[in-house]
Amino acid sequence: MYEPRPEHKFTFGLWTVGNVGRDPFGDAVRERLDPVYVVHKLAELGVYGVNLHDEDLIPRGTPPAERDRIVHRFKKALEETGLKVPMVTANLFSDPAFKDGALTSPDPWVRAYALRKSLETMDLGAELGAEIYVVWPGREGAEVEATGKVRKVWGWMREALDFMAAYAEDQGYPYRFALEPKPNEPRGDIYFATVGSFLAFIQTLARPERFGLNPEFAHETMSGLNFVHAVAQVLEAGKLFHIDLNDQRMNRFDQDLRFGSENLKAAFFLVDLLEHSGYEGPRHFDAHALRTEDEEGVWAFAKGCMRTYLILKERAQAFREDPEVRDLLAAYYREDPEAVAYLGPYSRERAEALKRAEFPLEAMRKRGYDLERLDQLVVEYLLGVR
Ligand code: 3MF
Ligand code: MG
Ligand code: MG
Ligand code: MG
Repeated sequence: MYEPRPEHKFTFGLWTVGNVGRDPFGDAVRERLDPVYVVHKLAELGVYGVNLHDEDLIPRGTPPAERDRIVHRFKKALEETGLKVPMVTANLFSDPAFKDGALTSPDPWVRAYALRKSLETMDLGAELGAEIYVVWPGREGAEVEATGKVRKVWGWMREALDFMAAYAEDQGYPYRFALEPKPNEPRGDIYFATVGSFLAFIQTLARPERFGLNPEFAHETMSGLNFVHAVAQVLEAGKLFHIDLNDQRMNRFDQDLRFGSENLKAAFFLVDLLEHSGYEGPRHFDAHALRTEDEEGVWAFAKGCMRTYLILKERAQAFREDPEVRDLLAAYYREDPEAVAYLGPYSRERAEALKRAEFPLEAMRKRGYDLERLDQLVVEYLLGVR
């Protein structure tokens, strides 16, 4: 039980289990792991796929012949293990050239360089069979407002994303683009700060059907927003193309903690939401082992993410099937036909009936919703006593 299998669609990034534990104050604490070794280790753990930034596999500045050799060796590992590469993304944040933005840099050389890097990453992903292309605009932000750049970035970003989608179409690549919001870090503020911001922006693109979201648990949580609500809105819009699962304490630096390690209740409702949403994409863990860990700790971290997900899935299902929960929910959504008749699409008759309606105001005001009992049941399922 709780054994991860490929059909669970768990994925990790090369950069997640490969994270060397560097932080703004401290050096690396672990060795870089060979991507081929990572593929074999992940396959042993029952993982479905491995995702990557261009630079996770092919270090910046690698000559073409060496690049081809690396790709060949990596593809061989994928064939041997059956692991997929569902998603690729360009690293548009590490190169010092991107210090004031990549696709929204004020320097047109930098914008062009970032665009070319994106096209090359699409080529690489196509070779590896990827169908999801993530854009995380980590450097598309600012600390200084005086430049007035905030008026220009939307146009630059739109032009770049339209260019990328047209390139995919031209090459016959199947990519769906998943845009990943984050409020800040590494920039003081990032322009595309929240799920809602990107959802609205997509509607201004030339091919909106090619674009969706890659929401991340930690990113909404950093700004104190409710990640479960954000994902629900993305699902409702038909735009959940990918998801980054991890954990995070509110109002802190970006922590990328093991899934479920901090906000268990939110993780419980997130798994419940995903598992009943019809979402069939990867369950990607964008997190890393704590800096205190050696390689053994890295694999314990990876196993923990998946095991917690599967436990929460079982707990959420049991919660839903509990007769007491069912009774409470049936009472909560009282389907009183007399009241329901006043609601629905507009008609003149309905509006007139609504104006004549007699409301049971006294009862409405006195009603208790029994949510203390319902929520206590959640806690008891989480504590494992039910
Ligand atoms: C940063 C992130 C990124 C993105 C990645 C694209 C390095 O907080 O979440 O991880 O997820 O670049 O998937
Ligand atoms: Mg992140
Ligand atoms: Mg991060
Ligand atoms: Mg992420």
